[in-house]
Amino acid sequence: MALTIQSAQTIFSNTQVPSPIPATIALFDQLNVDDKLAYLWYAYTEMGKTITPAAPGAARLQLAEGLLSQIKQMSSEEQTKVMRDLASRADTPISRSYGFFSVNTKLAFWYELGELMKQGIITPIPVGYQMSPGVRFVLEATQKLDPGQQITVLRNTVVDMGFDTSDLGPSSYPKAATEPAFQRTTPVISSVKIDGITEPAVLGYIEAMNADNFDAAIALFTTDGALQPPFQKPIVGREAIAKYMREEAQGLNMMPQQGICEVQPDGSKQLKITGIVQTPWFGVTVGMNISWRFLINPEGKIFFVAIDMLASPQELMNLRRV
Ligand code: 45D
Repeated sequence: MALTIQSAQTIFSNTQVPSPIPATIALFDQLNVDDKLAYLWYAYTEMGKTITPAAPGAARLQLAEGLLSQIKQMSSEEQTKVMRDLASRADTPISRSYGFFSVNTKLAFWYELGELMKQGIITPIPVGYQMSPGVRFVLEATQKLDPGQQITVLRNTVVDMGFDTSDLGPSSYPKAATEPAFQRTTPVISSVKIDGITEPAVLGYIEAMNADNFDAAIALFTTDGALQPPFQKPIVGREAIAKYMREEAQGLNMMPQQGICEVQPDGSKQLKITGIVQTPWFGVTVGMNISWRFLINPEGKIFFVAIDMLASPQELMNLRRV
């Protein structure tokens, strides 16, 4: 029987626990636009007491520089309008340009605005704003999340801002030919050991990803293979996966800890591995508890891998079917 992405998506589904991240984002989505901006400001500054993102490199900031310098020259009312437009996904020139940014450029853009807010150059929340009970409620829900989940909520809200450009053609906004690289701050983890796992494709995948060697990682996939990032649809085909990795998987530290492997009658293998991933934005200060669910075809190639955020650290041990 041929492997299908649809059936691959369901492997180990009965070992999964729903993540509180989408539930928190759903609460955020219900807020009005000023409440959204206020929530982000309070969540970010509260989080900043314990963890702060690393400053984006000059090359990455350069990509956002055009918008940032326009915004810096505006009156504070105009600045507030820009932020409202971004948060409500309005169709304006700035909100469109932002919509074409890559994920990491979007984060760099807000990082810089956050710095300007701390310096008092930009007003973080509309003048006269009063915190609503709704904002307080979402902030309390956010505080219950672990740091890895908190930064994922922030990341995903930032990604969803700006005009939705997915149906538009390519951007007229100048784009870098290649996504700027993240400088690795910790030594590359070269020898991969995962309790319970000897599958070469999986060990090779982790090793390649930890060296940002995406060509080597891609070569381990079948040509029709797919990668499903957390809370997203599968990305199908080597070319699409390679593009995604170059944009969003740079500088990650992947530390898988343990896994199980189940051989199927057709010779394919289903593996679930749990472990910790660190993003270059926060380095070693934030560990994200995740799982990889791999479907390896009988020839030893990766047909499918899903990356899922775990609901709790206990879930790291939760490999068996219940
Ligand atoms: O609106 O095997 C202000 C894949 C207020 C690849 C603000 C992976 C106003 C394959 C404060 C200014 C990638 C899938 C806003 C593995 C306002 C693979 C600013 C997984 C917005 C393992 C807010 C990788 C700011 C994973 C500046 C799981 C917020 C990666 C900044 C996860 C937030 C990475 C930042 C994550 C968040 C990164 C920098 C969750 C970064 C999060």
